[in-house]
Amino acid sequence: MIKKIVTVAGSDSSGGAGLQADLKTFQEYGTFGFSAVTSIVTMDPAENWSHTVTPIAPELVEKQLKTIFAGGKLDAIKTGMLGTVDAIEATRKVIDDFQMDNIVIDPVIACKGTSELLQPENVAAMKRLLLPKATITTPNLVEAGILSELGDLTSIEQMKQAAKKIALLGPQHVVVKGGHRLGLDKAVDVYYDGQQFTILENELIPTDYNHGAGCTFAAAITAGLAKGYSVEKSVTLAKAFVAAAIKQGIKINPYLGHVWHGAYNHAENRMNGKGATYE
Ligand code: PXL
Repeated sequence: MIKKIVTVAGSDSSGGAGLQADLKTFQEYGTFGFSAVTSIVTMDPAENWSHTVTPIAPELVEKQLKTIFAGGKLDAIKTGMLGTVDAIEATRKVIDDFQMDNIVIDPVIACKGTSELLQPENVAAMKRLLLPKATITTPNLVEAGILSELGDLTSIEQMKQAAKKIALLGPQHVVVKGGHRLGLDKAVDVYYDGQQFTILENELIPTDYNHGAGCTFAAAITAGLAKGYSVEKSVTLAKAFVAAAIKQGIKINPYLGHVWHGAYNHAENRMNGKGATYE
């Protein structure tokens, strides 16, 4: 049976992050993706690509969830940008009503590690209603600093402390994404399983075309869990998946470049018109 996954997330109209990243990644994992859109993010080329985030009416988020869960429990759920407190409540309700497991909370508070906060009014509700249910949460450095209330995190030791504090909010596992931002000669993430820390190191990939990396990483973990892999295996595989996606990043426009979600599987070679019929 094909595994079914829902993402409750914002729409990144530019196609790299948000629910677009999630659905593309779910497909790459051979899983079936559903989406409940909570916000629409648009960018203005005339204003130096400045972002506008428009939340969706909460009733519409509820209606989408009703549609998605019409067939019963799904194999996994991921949350990204959450839109409104009402949408967070509706998300918690389906988690409870359908006794969902494999719950990945990507606490989208800060975009691309900048300190500009997105929908900060949602943080308290996310902490109260979603993090306690999480199989795993995947904050970046800024988000981990906010959720742990430790502020700026500038070392692996501080990332570990933050992961421990975030685990006290309820998630069973925490990955703090340091990536290249720690300024070390490796991209470093800290994984905490509630007892032990694992430092996940990757080579630094010299590119600016990495928009969507965070969403793609969390989506890949979600798909791994839906397929029945352990949390640790899901995280390790997601690292490899996103590293390939960053390596093959694509310049999308004068303002930014995106990860290529199909890189790990060389998806650009599919449907090449050379035969391979479906039987
Ligand atoms: O990467 C954070 C993020 C999450 N969700 C949506 C986004 C972004 C950043 O652009 O647009 C919808």
